[in-house]
Amino acid sequence: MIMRIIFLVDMDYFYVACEEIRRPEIRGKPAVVGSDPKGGKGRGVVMTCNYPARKFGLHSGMPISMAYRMKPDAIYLPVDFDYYDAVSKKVMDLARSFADRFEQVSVDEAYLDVSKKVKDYEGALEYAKLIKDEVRERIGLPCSVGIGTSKLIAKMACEKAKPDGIKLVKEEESKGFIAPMKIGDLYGVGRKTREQLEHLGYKTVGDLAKANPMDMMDRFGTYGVLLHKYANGIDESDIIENYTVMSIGRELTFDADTDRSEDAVAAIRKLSNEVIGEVNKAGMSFKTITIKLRYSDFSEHLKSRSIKNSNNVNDIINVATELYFRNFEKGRKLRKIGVRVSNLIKYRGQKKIGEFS
Ligand code: DCP
Ligand code: MG
Ligand code: MG
Repeated sequence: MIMRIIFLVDMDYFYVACEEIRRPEIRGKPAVVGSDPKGGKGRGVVMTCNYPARKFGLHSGMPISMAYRMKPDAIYLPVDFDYYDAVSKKVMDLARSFADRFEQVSVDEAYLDVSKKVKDYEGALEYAKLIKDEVRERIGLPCSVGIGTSKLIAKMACEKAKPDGIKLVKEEESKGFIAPMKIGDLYGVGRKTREQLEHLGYKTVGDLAKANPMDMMDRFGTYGVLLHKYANGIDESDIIENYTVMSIGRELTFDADTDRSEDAVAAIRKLSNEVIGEVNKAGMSFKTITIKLRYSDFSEHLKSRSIKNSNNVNDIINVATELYFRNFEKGRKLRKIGVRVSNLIKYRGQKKIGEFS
């Protein structure tokens, strides 16, 4: 069987769920992690909130002052990134152990290629249940699993699985599954593209599926052709293994949040040089380069690319810089940037003890 089985595992209401581990008393009550609401005068946003709070209309990215007006008696908690990162690492290490191939895409979600681990769809459902149970038992967190035969469908299925669920979409159901969805819900469509597509009359994913790919090419270039493929449920992209057990990375928090590409590029150079120093010290070469962009609202994106094995700092700088320019969202400011290499292998013969002296 050549068909792939891909899982997208995404943690439910992640930051607040982390808080619930160490403060069980807030469980089941509306709770928010974000800026200080200061009695309704606070600036900044809701980073996330649990499902009891979502019932009152609260959601990620909403101004904290608005959340406070809607639900003043919710529990408002400050952000503790170091703690969430530590929990995230535990989750990712556990999830990785269930996958043939593993790609972390953000602090709380990852793709797992489990094609060799399960025989059929029924096996996939059982395996997803096992992963959910293990994550809950060992770490104390709920998560949702989308299952499909591509990353695209796994990701879109996970949205439907939430919260605390599993959604499987078979290969032959893929196109029909996404067709009725709003165009803005298609993977890869951001706010600006959504507006443009809606203006052109593509309201649903199914509308776009029927478009002429040449028109899409004319209007949006290869990105348009890709979206047209997505709309038809087609995504052949592979899982890019990143942040594997062996990885070396460095991060830098800017003195002041910045939207200047010069600052980002300078930071990438500095971090890449630090990373290559570590890579060389370990006598390793790498295949995958990942950048992490953390914005001033604290949302975070990881982007990776794999190349031929390398131990050249210019490969890190070039790939990281390109990933930055391709993915940085204009109009936003960066708080932090990270560069990491993974898929490391030893390229110098392992030294024997004694050779060191
Ligand atoms: N996050 C953020 N700002 C946003 C969106 C998210 O800071 N605008 C942070 C807080 C989230 C975490 O990233 O807990 C993960 O993002 P998700 O989009 O996966 O959202 P949640 O895990 O909070 O909720 P869901 O259950 O919908 O996945
Ligand atoms: Mg989540
Ligand atoms: Mg997520």
